[in-house]
Amino acid sequence: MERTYIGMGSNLADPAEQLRSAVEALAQLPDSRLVGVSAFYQSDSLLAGQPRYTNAVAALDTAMPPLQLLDALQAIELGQGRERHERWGPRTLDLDILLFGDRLIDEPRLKVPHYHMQARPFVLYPLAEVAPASLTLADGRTLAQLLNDCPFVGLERLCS
Ligand code: PH2
Ligand code: MG
Ligand code: MG
Repeated sequence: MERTYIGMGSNLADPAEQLRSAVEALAQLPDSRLVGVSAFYQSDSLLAGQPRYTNAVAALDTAMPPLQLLDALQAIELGQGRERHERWGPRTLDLDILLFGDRLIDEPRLKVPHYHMQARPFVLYPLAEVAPASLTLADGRTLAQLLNDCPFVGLERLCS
């Protein structure tokens, strides 16, 4: 088993409900164990004019190889009505593999660590609820350092 962290986001069709359904689906994945789920956080979309996002991060141990996990996550996205029209369009559900053990993955379909995760408060703050502060990225920076460089701005932590 390898520890993975999955970023979850939704800004359509009752986002909190979308995330709750996604958590249930993650808990059912084969050869995997859901280890933890952060609180839900709301923030403005990085793209102006879109509805606000609700985000969370799940910790998942899995024996699936990365591309098989990606297939499984995309099947969950589709099952919850994800339609892909434009890059970064609003979505009912977005499941991103943030980290996969300490692997660096550079495949056409999958780049890990997930791009820009190092500077996004809506990724780092929920991640910090399910990962140790000593978690270290490939470039040597710890989660604690990343948080230190990423102010808690524009985030609203929802009570769950
Ligand atoms: N995801 C995007 C674009 N903008 N903004 C927030 N607040 N949260 C997201 O998850 C997000 C976004 C594309 O994946
Ligand atoms: Mg995303
Ligand atoms: Mg995505």
